[in-house]
Amino acid sequence: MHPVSRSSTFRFALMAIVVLSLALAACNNSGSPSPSASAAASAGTGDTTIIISGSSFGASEMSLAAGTVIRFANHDGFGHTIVEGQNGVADANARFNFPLADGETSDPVTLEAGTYHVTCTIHHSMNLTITVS
Ligand SMILES: [Cu+2]
Repeated sequence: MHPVSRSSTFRFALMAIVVLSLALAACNNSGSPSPSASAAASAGTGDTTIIISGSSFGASEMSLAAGTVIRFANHDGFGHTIVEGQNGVADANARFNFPLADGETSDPVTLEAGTYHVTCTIHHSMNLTITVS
């Protein structure tokens, strides 16, 4: 009798731990973008892929050299839009504005000198400023 009840208590404790860690993981995923996610891109010419994860571009600001080719890769489990604009609103003369499904990588965008504000029209808190010089 004793070993059985002890083992079921142990099993219950294990279950509680599993459920608790799942709840914590879900909490982390639905929260605001992780502050530890810093520069997803490196400066310089060439190709740079900006990873979208946790409804974040991985950084709020980036500096890249003119002529750099960037692509956006969606690693979230849902769709985004990649739009030149701010706070979910496209600029009147947006140089790019396209949907990006889960798992998709965008066509290349070649950066010209200047400032690019990038947002998502679905998730208005997604904002990235790319300074190109
Ligand atoms: Cu989005």
